[in-house]
Amino acid sequence: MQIDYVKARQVFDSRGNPTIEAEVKTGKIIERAIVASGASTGSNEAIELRDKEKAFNGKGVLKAVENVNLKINEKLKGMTVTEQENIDKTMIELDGTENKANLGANAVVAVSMAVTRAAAKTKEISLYEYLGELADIKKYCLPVPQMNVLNGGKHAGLENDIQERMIYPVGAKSFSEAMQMSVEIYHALKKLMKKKFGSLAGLIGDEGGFVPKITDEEQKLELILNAIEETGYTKEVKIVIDCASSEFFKEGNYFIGEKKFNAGELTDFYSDLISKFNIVSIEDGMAEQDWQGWNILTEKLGKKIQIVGDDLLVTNIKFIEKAIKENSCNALLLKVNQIGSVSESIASAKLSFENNWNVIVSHRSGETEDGFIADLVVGLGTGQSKFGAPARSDRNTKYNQLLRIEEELSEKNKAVFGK
Ligand code: 2PG
Ligand code: MG
Repeated sequence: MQIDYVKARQVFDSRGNPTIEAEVKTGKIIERAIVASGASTGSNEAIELRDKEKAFNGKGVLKAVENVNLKINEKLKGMTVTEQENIDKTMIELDGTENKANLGANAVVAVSMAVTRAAAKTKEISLYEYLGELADIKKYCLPVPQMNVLNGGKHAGLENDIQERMIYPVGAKSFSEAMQMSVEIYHALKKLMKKKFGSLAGLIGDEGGFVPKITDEEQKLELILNAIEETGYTKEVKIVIDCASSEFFKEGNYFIGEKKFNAGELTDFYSDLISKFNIVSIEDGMAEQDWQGWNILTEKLGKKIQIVGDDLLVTNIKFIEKAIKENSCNALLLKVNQIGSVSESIASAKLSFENNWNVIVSHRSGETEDGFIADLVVGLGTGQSKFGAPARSDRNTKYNQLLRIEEELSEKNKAVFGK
């Protein structure tokens, strides 16, 4: 099946910022995809092209839209829709830069995802099945969700703050049971927040979690533990954090609340939190430029817990290879728009698997109604997702899609949960 056309339009994300939706037509099939957008972005991420003009405070994406409608359409028209790698390669070559600065990674990735959807449709299989085929994995599995129930840092208008505190129901027996546990904890936490801090404490940050107006990290984690206890899931549910520490790294030191740390001291601080709060995974514990700090962290805690690279790796095999060689971390946070195409995202996941790393498929803080990453996490069979709190439809669209997939796989007796 050949591509008749690709085109794009400007739409809006969960923060009310412009983003790009691409549309691909092949025969009678028309499929679309919308791109998410980060706030605490890694400096090596592929470039999100913004208009930088008066409209939308410079955040318009009409230039990226035009790149799809003219340049990309011109090249892709007539190509076979199932040739994902070839299509992605064609766009990468057309762009001609290392970081998709010419066409915009937002333009390229929107088309790339819409092409994947259209191809799955032509083959009359589910998107996750097709993604599994593309990755040559075919070991579908529903993820254990990491859910960000206490938002912080840039997602909550705070400085010198750990960004995400997540519940992680490893002891659930199925994805739907994991959802039930997480949703019950989320509501127990909401009740607790309101009781402690008043009715405004039920308001939420960008990823759907609550935002306690306290600076002490232990007190924040205590709130989550209390909510877990309240629901009776203490044995089943662990805690995971994303520090997004590049945001509080200044001139060689880390600043959390009133405290200042060097990399060694910060590692000791994390070590203490791990033992007190049942933390099993830490993302971006060190800043993206502090490779030495990452070595200290992984050396000391890497055997005990999962050490996840996000800003450090930006889903780019160049940085993943370096991190593997230097033992900088032991897991990849995979974000499709960080690298800018479906094929490159799959390559990053595969390189990680080959090196016995874990992979967590992740949303962005600025999300949309597009549920592509729900199918991606099942297709790649990574066993872990990070899609935010179970609230607001920009997050729940992913969870609801996972519930549908769970049902579909259950009917075939193929619903594997976790790794
Ligand atoms: C992160 C992400 C998603 P952002 O740091 O992992 O939670 O945040 O999309 O703002 O980069
Ligand atoms: Mg992160």
